[in-house]
Amino acid sequence: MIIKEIRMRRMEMRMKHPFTTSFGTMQDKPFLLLEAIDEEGNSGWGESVAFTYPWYAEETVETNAHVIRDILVPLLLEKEINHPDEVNELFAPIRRNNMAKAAIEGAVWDLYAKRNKQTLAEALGGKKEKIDVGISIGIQDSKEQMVETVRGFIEQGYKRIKMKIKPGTDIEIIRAVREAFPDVPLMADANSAYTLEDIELLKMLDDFDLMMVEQPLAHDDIIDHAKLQEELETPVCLDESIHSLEDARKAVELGSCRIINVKIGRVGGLTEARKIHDYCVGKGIALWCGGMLEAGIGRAHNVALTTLPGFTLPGDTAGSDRYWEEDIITPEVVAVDGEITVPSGYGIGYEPDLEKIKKYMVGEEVFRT
Ligand code: OSB
Ligand code: MG
Repeated sequence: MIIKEIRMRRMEMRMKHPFTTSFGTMQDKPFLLLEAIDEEGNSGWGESVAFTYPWYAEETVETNAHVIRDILVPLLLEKEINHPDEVNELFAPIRRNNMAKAAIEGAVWDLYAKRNKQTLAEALGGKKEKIDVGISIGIQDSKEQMVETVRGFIEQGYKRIKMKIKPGTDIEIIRAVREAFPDVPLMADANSAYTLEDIELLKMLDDFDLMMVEQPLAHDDIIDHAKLQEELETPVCLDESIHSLEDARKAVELGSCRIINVKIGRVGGLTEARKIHDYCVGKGIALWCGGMLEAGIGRAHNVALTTLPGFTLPGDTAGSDRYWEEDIITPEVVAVDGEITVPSGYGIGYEPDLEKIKKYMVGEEVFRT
């Protein structure tokens, strides 16, 4: 196929509820939607997961717009592409900017699957018809509030509960939730809010039978995490530290984690995500698919990735209604009893809703030669 045109739409949506992590609070969600169009007029869709501020990773909506427009699009337009893995190779000389790369590569994957009359899940090699999903809950005002919020999501059937923690809002919150729900699969995500100086506190996590603690230490660290994992019974899961297969290999060889959260944007696309998957399956490292508060297109990509067999733990891909009054795909992503049924339509399997996309669109750039 030849990519003849790429459309970059700037979107602005607002989440139903603010979401608070150790690095800040988000509610407005500006993001980019990418549409890749081939020589036959077929379209594929991708979503950039970069935020407005570089507090989770260094990329932002604006850096993505620049890198996509000025660097990645010129590499891709008019090229003969036989498989989306070739996009990963084409972008390899460009350092990092993984969320920008993933947004375009995702559009090419969707397009490729549609051309081949396959679901995106099938094109990736995924076999599951349903995926298990959990929920990620932001920092709440009090432990009572956290217990009530957790209760609501347990009632909706989500298969594991992840709570955001930060220094001062950690052990007592986890203790309260664990006492209220002794058997629920629980975990905590610190988004890099601790250092090895907090090791005594982090060891207390072992009292609560957590599935894992996610990214407790620095966003760019794998050395200290290895030291921490030595001292902890609770499995360490890495999120921010893993940007590639090479990062995953080094972390696994060092013993920095027993579990990896795979985010398509953070690792530069579905091709790289699948490489990490294949490596981790070989090494016995458990995987799950993380989330970036995506709208429908990004969410659909997460659903497809999670169908790969190594994604053995419930991910963060909750239903659209957890985030949005209305999503921009038809149907919306629906989680019932903590399961999402993988759609059977070709490509991402959810139809981009052009009316709704127009409603939330604040700008558009069209690239063709
Ligand atoms: O660390 O996984 C994270 C949201 C924003 C930035 C980072 C993270 C998160 C989440 C929410 O945990 C995942 C989701 O519900 O999409
Ligand atoms: Mg995380």
